[in-house]
Amino acid sequence: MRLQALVWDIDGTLAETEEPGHRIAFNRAFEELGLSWRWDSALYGELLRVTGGKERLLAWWLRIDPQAAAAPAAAATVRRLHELKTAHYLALLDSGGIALRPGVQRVLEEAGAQGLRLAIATTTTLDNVTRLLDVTLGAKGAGMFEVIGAGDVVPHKKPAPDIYHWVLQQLALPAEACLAIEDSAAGARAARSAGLPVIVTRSRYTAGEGVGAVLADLDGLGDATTAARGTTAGQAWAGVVGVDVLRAWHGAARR
Ligand code: XBP
Ligand code: MG
Repeated sequence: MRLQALVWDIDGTLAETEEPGHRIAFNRAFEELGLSWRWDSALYGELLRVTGGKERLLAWWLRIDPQAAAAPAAAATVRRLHELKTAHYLALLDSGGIALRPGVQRVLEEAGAQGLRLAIATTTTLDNVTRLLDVTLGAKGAGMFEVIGAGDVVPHKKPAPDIYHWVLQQLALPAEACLAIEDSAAGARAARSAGLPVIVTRSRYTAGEGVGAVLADLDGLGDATTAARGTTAGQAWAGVVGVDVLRAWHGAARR
């Protein structure tokens, strides 16, 4: 089936948001609420195995103090912490320290110009998505995407396929007409479980993960100055990923 839509993950794929954004924001929320919790990069890398900020907070709390984390008041504390974290994250985006990854804007614009439909399937909070698009792509940013599937719109976060099912339903497209672009094992699994072919552009925290069967496993999309590197169909590959390349990989998956 002909490629009709690209479905993008946000965190790690559109931008490197975890280290300079989410991790710092969690720590600022802990500080603001007078908690001594601090997540350094090594610990955060481990905690990222749990997708979703609220889910990650609860998993951490259960690990260090299962009794307190199981108490009736815990859910409200997690919610409050997550609200504070989101506010800090949005402020970090506003300060301009987070850019799109190389090649992302180029591929988005090329895809739009060629009539490919664009969508987002992410675990993060919707406000985080729209603000990232505003600060990196300007006023046209969010409007480039026909469908934005984010956060709690579905009951189960990645690696569950729910968010991809939701996006496919909104697009009214079968999974085979789409291509998912992800950076992590959890994301690739979510897309694959919903039937979408996947390419992976690995990010800081996902470099060593086993991502399972994907059409291409790359270190990025590449741009005019730096080629992307990785593998496709078991062969080494280096180049600049454009819509023509994505169409070729998608077509090969169908043969
Ligand atoms: C990203 C995440 C997100 C962010 C935090 O996973 O796990 O939870 O770290 O966002 P993916 P919230 O890239 O696979 O979607 O705190 O808003 O949940
Ligand atoms: Mg991701």
